[in-house]
Amino acid sequence: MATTKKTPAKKSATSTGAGKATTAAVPQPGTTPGKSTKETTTTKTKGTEPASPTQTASPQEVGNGGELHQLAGGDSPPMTTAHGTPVQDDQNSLRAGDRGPTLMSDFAFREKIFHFDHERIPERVVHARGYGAHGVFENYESLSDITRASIFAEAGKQTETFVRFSTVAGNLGSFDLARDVRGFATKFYTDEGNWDLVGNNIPVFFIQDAVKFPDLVHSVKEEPDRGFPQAQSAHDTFWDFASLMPESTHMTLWQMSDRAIPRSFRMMQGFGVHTFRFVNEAGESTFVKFHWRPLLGMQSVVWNEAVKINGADPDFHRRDLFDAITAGDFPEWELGVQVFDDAFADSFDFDVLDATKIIPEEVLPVRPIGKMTLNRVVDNVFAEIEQVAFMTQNVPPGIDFSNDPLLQGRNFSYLDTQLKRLGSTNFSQIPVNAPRCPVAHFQRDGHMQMAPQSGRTAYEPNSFSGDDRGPREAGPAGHVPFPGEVTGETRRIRAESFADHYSQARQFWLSQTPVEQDHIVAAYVFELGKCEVPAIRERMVANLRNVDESLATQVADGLGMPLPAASETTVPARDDLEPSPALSILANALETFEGRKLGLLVGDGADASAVKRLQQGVAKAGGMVEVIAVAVGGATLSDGTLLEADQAIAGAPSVLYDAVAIVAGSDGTPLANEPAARDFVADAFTHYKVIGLAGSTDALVAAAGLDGKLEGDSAVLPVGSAKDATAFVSRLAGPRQWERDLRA
Ligand code: HDE
Repeated sequence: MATTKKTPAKKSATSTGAGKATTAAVPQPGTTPGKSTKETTTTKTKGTEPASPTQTASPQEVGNGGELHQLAGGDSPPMTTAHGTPVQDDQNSLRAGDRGPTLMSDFAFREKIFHFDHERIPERVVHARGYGAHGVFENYESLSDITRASIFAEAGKQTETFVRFSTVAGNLGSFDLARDVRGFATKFYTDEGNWDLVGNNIPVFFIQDAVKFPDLVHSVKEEPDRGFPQAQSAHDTFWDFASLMPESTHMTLWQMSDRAIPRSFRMMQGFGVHTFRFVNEAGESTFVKFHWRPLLGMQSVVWNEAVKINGADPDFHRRDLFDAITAGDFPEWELGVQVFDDAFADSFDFDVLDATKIIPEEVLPVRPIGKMTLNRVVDNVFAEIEQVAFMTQNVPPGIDFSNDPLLQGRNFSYLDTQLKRLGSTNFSQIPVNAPRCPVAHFQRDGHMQMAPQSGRTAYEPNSFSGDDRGPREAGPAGHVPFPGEVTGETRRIRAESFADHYSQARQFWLSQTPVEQDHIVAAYVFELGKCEVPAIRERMVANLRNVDESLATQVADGLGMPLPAASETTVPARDDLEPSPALSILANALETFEGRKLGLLVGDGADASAVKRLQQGVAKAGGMVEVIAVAVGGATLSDGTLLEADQAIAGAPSVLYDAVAIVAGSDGTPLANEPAARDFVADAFTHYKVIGLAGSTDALVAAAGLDGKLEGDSAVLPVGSAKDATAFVSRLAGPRQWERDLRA
């Protein structure tokens, strides 16, 4: 790879013969670029000191930046048991006689197997599959006029973060390119406690009330009587539920759009979804919605590509994030806010407490307030990514909840679920969860208590700690809930202001480019086509008629069914909402190849300077090049040098790259004879990718079934000369060749 440094291979341990009781020679730990527990923490605690409660008899100092209980890995000799006893032999259990039974007195063996038997913890009930990294958030300017949150107190203030991206429906071992919503959960280790912004890459949600969440999730997960399909919404139960819950229609439009098949975590937006509150020092509140914007721009793959990526590299997204960070190519997102008051909320056409609605950016612009950079991969996936516990209720002073019924329900669920997953109320002491500010309370004991809880008292007020007998709370310096007024009867009811389920769905549809609309239609057709029960398809298309006639007609046509009557609506859909261009990915695409990857297929005899020019040009444009050859050993170039390959063609289909170039030698037959090379070109063409060609590629192009199709295609370019290479690299920054005609 041109710009990606490779992780140094770890030395392997000397293996020992089965019979001889020798201790394995233990290698030194390998180091991975961008990885270190010893890196200084990025939190700057300058500025406001935490409004720490009056010191108690025994403050728990558990927030120490992740150093707590840092056990040496098994790589540091000598190997010991978990209790520190040096282990004599880890290759052979203790036997009575050479061929006799294993003895119970072998405590080292028993401990090893005991621990192994208990390695797994329950996976998350949703968002099980995820990947994360550490980073830092830097605030642009003081927001103290609208929030007293210390993280936003001054320009330039930095706060350490941890982010976990995830798919929702699939299990832990599922694939990355599922058509699904992506989680985008951020933990800010602020100096007044952790703030968890647990968002998604889509700004709306399927349901309006948390009480429906288990139903939604049960409908999308594997069907209980058969255990499949996993990581997919394309089955009867999901669409049964969606079709019976018109409030989910808007979200399904987003879910069927390219947002659900992102190219990279690094190229996704993120949203807090709910309306939250900012509260300032004077106790005044404004409403706020949070947005993350990727500085690499938004980008998605196409569905046929996603399906193939899942086979070629089920870890595509996690590998992409790991590779980028370890190469020093740190992804960045800008945090933005939409801030508004009660008067705006009242004047807005929809209820700001309804999580199935957005406030279009054209109506209320997003104000950028800071930037997050992910700059460190984890040291251990289980310890950090699996054990990180996000909770919507983690808010520092200055940030508060609104009455969004979904958010209110989440505030219960996230604490509850951590106990199930992590097994102890003390999960806040796990380094990735531990606040980086002082922690002081009288919560005691519990499973896996790690904090040094000293002192005679565990209650307050108490008089054992000097004159200050308590109370010890922070008072007004603490998290003061916004004193909103609550009136009305206690009833199970959905407010009338939540009744319009279609108007914004229509607005989203009309805000998409024609290419994106085609993708949405194709996605509905694909997904509903997987439903075995015709009535479900019919009900869903009947709902879509309330969104847009042309959408419903195209989906019905695609399914080969007559157009059903529109379903009844409580409130007729409005057709006066202006399209919001900000909702389109393609209309907002950046002209860049930065952070993207070129697959460079090289044949024996390929022009050495052409290859070199491409590598240099792409690197200069901020992209990466992966060299692919028939064999991973590489290809011999025209100047006789051996170019080592990163991948053999059999393991490197073009779906893994944003664009491809093929530089063949004077004899094109070896490449043309490789079935994987033929697919490489054919798929790149089908997926609208930019293709560069040099050397004798005619045989390969013909073998790929593309004879005559590449002429006149402005995204199929020669790359042989220096001028060609420059033109090719500049074309890489542009969009895919959407106008390419894929018909035979
Ligand atoms: Fe979650 N959600 N959720 N969710 N959610 C969980 O918490 C829940 C919702 C989101 O990487 C669970 O620790 C309820 C909206 C993310 O660790 C659980 C409701 C949004 C993650 C839970 C929602 C999200 C979760 C499962 C309906 C976008 C992954 C494991 C009211 C704003 C966090 C866990 C990570 C995870 C409950 C709806 C985002 C069970 C009850 C809306 C990104 O607590």
